[in-house]
Amino acid sequence: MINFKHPIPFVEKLAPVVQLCWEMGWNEINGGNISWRLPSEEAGDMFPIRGKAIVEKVLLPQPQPTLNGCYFLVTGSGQYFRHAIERANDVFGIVRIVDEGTSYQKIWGYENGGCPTSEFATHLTGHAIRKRVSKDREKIILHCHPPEFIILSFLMPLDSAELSLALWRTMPECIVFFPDGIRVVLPLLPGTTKIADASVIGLEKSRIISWSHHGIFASESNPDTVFALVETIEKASSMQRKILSAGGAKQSISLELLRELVDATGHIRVCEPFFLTEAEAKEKISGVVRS
Ligand code: 2HA
Ligand code: ZN
Repeated sequence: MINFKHPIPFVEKLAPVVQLCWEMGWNEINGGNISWRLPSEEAGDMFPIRGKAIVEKVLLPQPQPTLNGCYFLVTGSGQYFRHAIERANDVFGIVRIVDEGTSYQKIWGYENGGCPTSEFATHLTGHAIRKRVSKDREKIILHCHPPEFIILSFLMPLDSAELSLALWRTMPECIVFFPDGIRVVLPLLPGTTKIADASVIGLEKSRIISWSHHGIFASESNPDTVFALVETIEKASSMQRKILSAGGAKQSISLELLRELVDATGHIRVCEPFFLTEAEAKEKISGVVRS
């Protein structure tokens, strides 16, 4: 990865990952956005609240009281991932959530007069849920447009269990890295409260959402792990798409083998894969043994 230097260590860490997302073909033009909840103490030391300075407050469409006082490093509205390294101070900004989670203040960045992504409210909703569900482990949300993953929403039923199982049965890593599965949200307009509301239901159960015919919305602990999660999903999607394009699988990883994988990896998995239990139960009832 690119050796990039920046006075703010969080920007120094995030910008090369954002650049890499563009190189992977996940973020064309101004597509996609990323937000990272920074460690409050370090960010607070770096950007102390000056008693008398008046910093403009911007009202959030939806208050997020559990994020009050949090600092976020967020890509700017209309900014290109392709410019992450070259124009880091335009592409990124840092904001602080204030007034019991009802507003934010710009602290740093967006040098050309920009503001956080139009998806910021959706990101904050995601952060609030995943912070609680993951017991503070997850801190970063990446939204991007990985092509193979999106193609599956044209080729497969828009069904969370079916998509999750298909990817789990394609590559052994999948059930270990995302046992929480992928929650499918039906096609809706980006940046609206409708898509945010639909995503809330999925985010209670999983850190990965498919916005059908549009992209992925994924939550993880840091820039490297969120990249790795999307990379794994995109690779499995690519294999699955090729399998479908070749006329469908003649065989795939069996439910039995998936169960063995699950039983052997309890110490590294984030949760139990409940779609698997459902699929096993269905198979038992129907008496069908698929390979
Ligand atoms: O342009 O990707 O979802 C940003 C987007 C909208
Ligand atoms: Zn998008």
